[in-house]
Amino acid sequence: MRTQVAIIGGGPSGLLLGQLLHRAGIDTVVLERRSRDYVLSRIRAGVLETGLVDLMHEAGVGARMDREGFIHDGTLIAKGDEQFRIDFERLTGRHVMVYGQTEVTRDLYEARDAAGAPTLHDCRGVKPHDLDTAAPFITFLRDGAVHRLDCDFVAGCDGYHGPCRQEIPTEVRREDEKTYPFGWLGVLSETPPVSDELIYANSARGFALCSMRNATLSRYYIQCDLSDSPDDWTDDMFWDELKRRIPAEAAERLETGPSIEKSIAPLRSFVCEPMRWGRLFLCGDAAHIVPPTGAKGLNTAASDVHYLSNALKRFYHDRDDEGLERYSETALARIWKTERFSWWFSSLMHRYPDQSAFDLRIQQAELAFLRDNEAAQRAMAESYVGLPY
Ligand code: RFL
Ligand code: PHB
Repeated sequence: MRTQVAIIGGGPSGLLLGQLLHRAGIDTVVLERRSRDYVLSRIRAGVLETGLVDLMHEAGVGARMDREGFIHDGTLIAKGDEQFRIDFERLTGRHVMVYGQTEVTRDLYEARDAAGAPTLHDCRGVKPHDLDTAAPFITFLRDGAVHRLDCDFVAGCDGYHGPCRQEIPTEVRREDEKTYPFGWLGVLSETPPVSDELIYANSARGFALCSMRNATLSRYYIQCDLSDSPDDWTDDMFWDELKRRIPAEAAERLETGPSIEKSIAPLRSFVCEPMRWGRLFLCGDAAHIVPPTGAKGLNTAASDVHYLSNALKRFYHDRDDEGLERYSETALARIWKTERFSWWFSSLMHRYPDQSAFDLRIQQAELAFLRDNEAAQRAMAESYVGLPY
């Protein structure tokens, strides 16, 4: 088997890259470890920057998102029973789109099928070879046989736990990481959202977030201990705790119901540099992780895909490899700014086990500054709606 760009990982990064390249006449094969149902059952991101919305259109998969997604012009920030609004539209002239990652992924799979581009699921032991030559290849196990895929380039879109990053020799690979001493317990429920806009709540009992997927499907999160397991939390316990962390008027309106998904995600900041090694290019969670406060993970993956797809188009169409040469540097410049924002917003909203009385006062002052200062709100809004590509 041979292709131009072999894509390891059939999550949103790999599929979006594949679709953009396909539209530019560049062949790809996507190798995915899991089944399609498994990939589509992962409940993750819900907020898309306009940069990602534009990429979905460029990939020819924007129609359902335009029909079913919700434009959000602002967000609410709560502290105890007080809340204030960050007005994205007034502060930046821009907005975000609420449309689930699951739907993004489904639309991309369908477009890929319609284009007849190959996606191989249930691939095991995926291993890239000869990445530092002009003729890399990948070996993998599928349906009981070993296969070989020859290619010009390998896109490592295999998420945080994937094997691609490890191919960059340790002498040239640098990894910076911060772990946070808490996680997010998330619940999806078939109930109408408590608010038209997201509520990010800083409470004395810990952070809470009210989000949504559509008019009848809500997504809620509460900060929890890293040692907690979803089974420790009955639905009633979850709703009681959420109500205590959000403003009383929202708690009174909150409609509860059975959870249809419940999971815990640890919070982490992580960046791997460089994002290119020979003919291997990393995209998305394979190279970097942000804590979910601020909804940047999928959006940062999308900006990588934007830079890499353009670089590959320049290479194949104009025989110009400058975009590929500069990919790592260009992508990382934006990633670090987004890492800063996600770290800052996480620090602002959570309770830390080792937070001193002084730290707490500083956090309260920072929240008051954001509430009262338009320049601070604009800085926050610019990052939330997405920094330019
Ligand atoms: P993914 O989605 O992890 O996909 C990687 C794919 O690679 C496959 N894979 C392999 N395939 C072949 N061989 C191997 N050896 C392989 N190993 C792995 C995996 O099966 C998988 O299909 O990475 P990708 O494509 O880079 O996409 C990144 C996003 O998924 C991620 O950044 C976001 O979900 C993060 N995130 C959010 N991002 C946002 O922009 N906005 C949000 O609102 C938001 N909310 C969230 C989030 C992540 C969360 N969790 C659970 C971590 C909320 C949560 C709770
Ligand atoms: C979500 O809806 O899953 C979501 C929204 C905003 C975030 C994180 C997650 O900051």
